[in-house]
Amino acid sequence: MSTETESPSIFSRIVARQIPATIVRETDRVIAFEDIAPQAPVHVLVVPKTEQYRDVVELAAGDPGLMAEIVDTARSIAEERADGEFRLIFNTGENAGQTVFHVHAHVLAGGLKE
Ligand code: DGP
Repeated sequence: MSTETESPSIFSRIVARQIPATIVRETDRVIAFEDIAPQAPVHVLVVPKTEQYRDVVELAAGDPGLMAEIVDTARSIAEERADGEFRLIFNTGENAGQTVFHVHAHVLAGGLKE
């Protein structure tokens, strides 16, 4: 998959309503929307509205409160859309599958048991 390093990022363009997305949560600092290529019955991306942090390492060091808001948003979505249990994935680095360098959490829930 190609990598996306341009600015504004594709997620900033979703925040600005320049490209469409199915938005499921929005606060002053965080937006959550359906992943374009879902890997589970619930697959939502939770994203800080600003693109200053490229990955979760930078986010956790730079703004732990924003990190906590992302985790709590994931909890809330999983409670509303599934049984409250969820996977929270931050791909970190190109070799780990990160393609968009605007930090985002993948929330996967619902029917994960094989
Ligand atoms: P990652 O590989 O962790 O960087 O995840 C990037 C995710 O972003 C990937 O699961 C697909 C999703 N994605 C990429 N472009 C768009 C888009 O334009 N809209 C939406 N909703 N999701 C996108």
